[in-house]
Amino acid sequence: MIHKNSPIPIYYQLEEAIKKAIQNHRLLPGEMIPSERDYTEKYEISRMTVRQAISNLVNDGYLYRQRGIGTFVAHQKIEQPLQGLTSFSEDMQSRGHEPSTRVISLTEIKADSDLAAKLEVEAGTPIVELKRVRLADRLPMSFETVYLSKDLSRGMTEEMAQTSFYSYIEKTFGLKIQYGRQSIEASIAQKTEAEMLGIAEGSPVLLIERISRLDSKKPFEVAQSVYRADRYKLTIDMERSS
Ligand code: 16G
Repeated sequence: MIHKNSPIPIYYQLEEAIKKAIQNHRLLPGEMIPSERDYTEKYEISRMTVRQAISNLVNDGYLYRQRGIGTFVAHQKIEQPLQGLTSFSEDMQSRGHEPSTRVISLTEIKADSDLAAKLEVEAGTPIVELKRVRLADRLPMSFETVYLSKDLSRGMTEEMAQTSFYSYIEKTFGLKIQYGRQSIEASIAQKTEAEMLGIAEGSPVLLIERISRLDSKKPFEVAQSVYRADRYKLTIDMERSS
């Protein structure tokens, strides 16, 4: 409902009306919203006003435009607090999303000098490379490449790699995953990454690298993940030291 005599600007009222339609699931993520003309006619307001409301919602991340097609409802980003050492499966479950995995490859390779240094093994040591697309509610979130020391991937099959790797390590080997160090960088999707994530080449992504260690401090994985920047948001709680 738009109140023309209200002191609240009409574009703002329209923004609120569209946001409400998204919250009430009358407009669903991925769905095309009505055209500018539809809104103009429905509310008897100017096209300029409609355009302003839609542009604001695009800028705020509620909607996105596809050139030549229309404007769509964006998927709300999943918020990931940067605290604690958790797995993808745990992160998604704790936020009420259903995790799933598409295993792309599970191969044995030889550690190059960079990976060898990170895993604290000799260069040329056989290690396992596991590539997976991680999904939340069946939508691709990240394309993950994990390099693992060979002893900890003993007996791992593609079928097992479809489930939680962290719980595999903890349950199968009775080991304790304890420490991690993670870096996060902005980047754009390369061709393969874009294909895996179902986005256009050149779309914004977050590159996250994690080196995780057991309680013995032994590094057991180097994970290099490419996250869709339109689906993922990292949050940090801060406290000012006095
Ligand atoms: C997260 C971790 C990854 C780990 C995976 C295990 C990054 C940046 N972080 O995705 O290191 O291997 O969780 O998840 O990739 P899982 O136990 O659900 O397989």
